[in-house]
Amino acid sequence: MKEGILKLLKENNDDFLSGEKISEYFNVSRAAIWKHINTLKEEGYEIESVPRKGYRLISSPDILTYGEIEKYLNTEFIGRKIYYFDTIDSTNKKAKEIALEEVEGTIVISEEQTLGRGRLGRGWVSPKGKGIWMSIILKPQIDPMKVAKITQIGAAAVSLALEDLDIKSYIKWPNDIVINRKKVCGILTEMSCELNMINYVIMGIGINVNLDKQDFRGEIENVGTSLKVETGKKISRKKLLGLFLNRFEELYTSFINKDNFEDTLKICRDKSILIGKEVRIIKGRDEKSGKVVGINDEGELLVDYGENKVENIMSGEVSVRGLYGYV
Ligand code: BTX
Repeated sequence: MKEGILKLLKENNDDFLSGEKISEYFNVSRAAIWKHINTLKEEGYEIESVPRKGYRLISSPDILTYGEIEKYLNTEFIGRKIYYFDTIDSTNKKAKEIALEEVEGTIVISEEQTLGRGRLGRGWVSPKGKGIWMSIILKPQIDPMKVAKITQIGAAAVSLALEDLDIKSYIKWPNDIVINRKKVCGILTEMSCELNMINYVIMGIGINVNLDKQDFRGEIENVGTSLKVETGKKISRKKLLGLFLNRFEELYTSFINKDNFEDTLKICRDKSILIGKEVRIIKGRDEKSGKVVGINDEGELLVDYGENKVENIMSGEVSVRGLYGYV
C-alpha cells in the first residue's frame, strides 16, 4: 500500500491530496495512511502535511526502488522486477539464491553491501547510498562457453550509459570501466550450468557513482574513483541505472536473438584502454608482459609477446595490469 500511496501522491503532482481521500481509496483508516506517510518520510521522501489540506509530495530521494527508476526505464524485461534492500552481504549471492525461481531480467539491488565480491575471491567496497550495487538474473539459452561475452555486453552498456550523461569512460578488458586510469565500475559474472545447458547467469555490477575521495582507502586509494570525484558533480543514481538497463537490454537481446555481438565488440574496441599498451598478464603465480594488439571477434584479448607470438586470452582466470600500476 505504501507504493500505492506514493503513486497517488506522484500522480497528484504539486497538489495536496487529503488523508480522507487516500483512506477512502485504500479503504483503511487515516491513521494507517499516516503511518505509511511516515515510513516514506523516513525513506527520504519530502512530504508536506497541512491540516485540512492533506499531503503533498515535494521531492523524491535518489534511491533505487522500482518506483523511482520506472520513469527512466524503457525496457521490456530487464529491471521490471526489483528486489530492493537497504543493506545486504552481496547482491550476487542473493541473486544466486533466488535465480531458479525468478524470471529473466529480475534485479537484486542494495543501497549497501557488507561483503561485496569481486573476481577471484577479491572484495568490492560498496558504501551506503553512494553507488549502484546490483545483480541481474539472466537465462540465456546459449553455449556456456559464450557467457564471457555477457560481461562485455555489460561493460559496453555501462560505457554507453555514461556517454548518455556526457561522461567519457574507457573499458579495461574484460570487466572494468575506467576514467582517468582509475576504476569506476567492476563486473562480476557468475553462472550455473549443466553440460551444455545454462540454468542462470548472474551479472553483478558495481558502479561508483557518488563516492567521495575518502571512500577510497587502503588498497583502493590509487585504484578506484567515482563519477562524482571525476566530474565534481553529484550524479542521479536512479537516472544512470535506468539508462544502463535500457542500453543493456538493447545489446543483450540483439546478442541472444540475432547472434549480434558486433555492436558490443565495436564499443569495446573503440573504448578500449588496453589496445596499444604494454601490459602484464597475471595468471595465478605466472606473469608475462606483452603488448595488447586488439580484441578478436570472440571478444578475446590479443597479446603480442614479441617475435610476433600473439596469444588469444580468454577472460576467465587472468588479471591484466599496466606495467607500473592498475592500467
Ligand atoms: P575485480 O576482482 O576485478 O576487482 C576487485 C578489486 O578492485 C579489489 O581487489 C580492489 O582492489 C578493487 N576494488 C574494490 N572495491 C572497489 C571499488 N568500489 N572501486 C574500485 N575498485 C575497487 C570487479 O572485481 C567486480 C566487482 C563486482 C561488484 C558487484 S557489486 C554488485 C555485485 N554483488 C557483488 O557482491 N559483487 C557485484
